[in-house]
Amino acid sequence: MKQMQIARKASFKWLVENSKREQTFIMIKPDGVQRGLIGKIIQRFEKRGFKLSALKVCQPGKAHLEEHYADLSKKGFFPGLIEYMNSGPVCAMVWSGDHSVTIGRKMLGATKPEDSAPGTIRGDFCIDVGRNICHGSDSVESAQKEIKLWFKEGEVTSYKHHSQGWVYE
Ligand code: DAT
Ligand code: MG
Repeated sequence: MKQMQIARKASFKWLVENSKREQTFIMIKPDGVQRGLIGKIIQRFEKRGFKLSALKVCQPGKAHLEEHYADLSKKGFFPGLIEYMNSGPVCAMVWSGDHSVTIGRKMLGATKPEDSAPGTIRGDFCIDVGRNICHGSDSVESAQKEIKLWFKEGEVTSYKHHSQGWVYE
């Protein structure tokens, strides 16, 4: 009985710990999908220690993409950006882990590939800002908004990763 209580307490503890981890929305854009970079990009996030919580390949259409990039709607490059984003399927993902938003942005590299450091995804795989391969949330608030926009309730999983105890203190 006591052992069961201890086990229940322990499982509650990891559930709480798990739900507290930050989440970020990472999307491989149509050029990344076509160029066969899905696996390479996923591998970088896995190797860093992040946990894949949701993934889908989809082409949700212009209106959805306009909503995703709504804060850029006044920019001159907006129509071209939407056309590019709608030109093929994207790979939408939720990655979980402490500081996943900040670390995710660093792993992506600067928006303009000429400013992206070698070793970053953009710094290693692209040249043109209009074909910069991947998207990553820029704040915890936008991550929450984007995850809600791209995934339905229940599509984002919650599970204990087997190496959690080796990634976190
Ligand atoms: P990021 O994707 O790094 O968050 P952002 O949100 O400012 O950058 O812009 C969204 C995307 O729009 C970006 O990944 C590529 C495109 N973009 C940004 N600035 C651009 C520019 N000056 N010319 C063409 N496309 C641009
Ligand atoms: Mg952005």
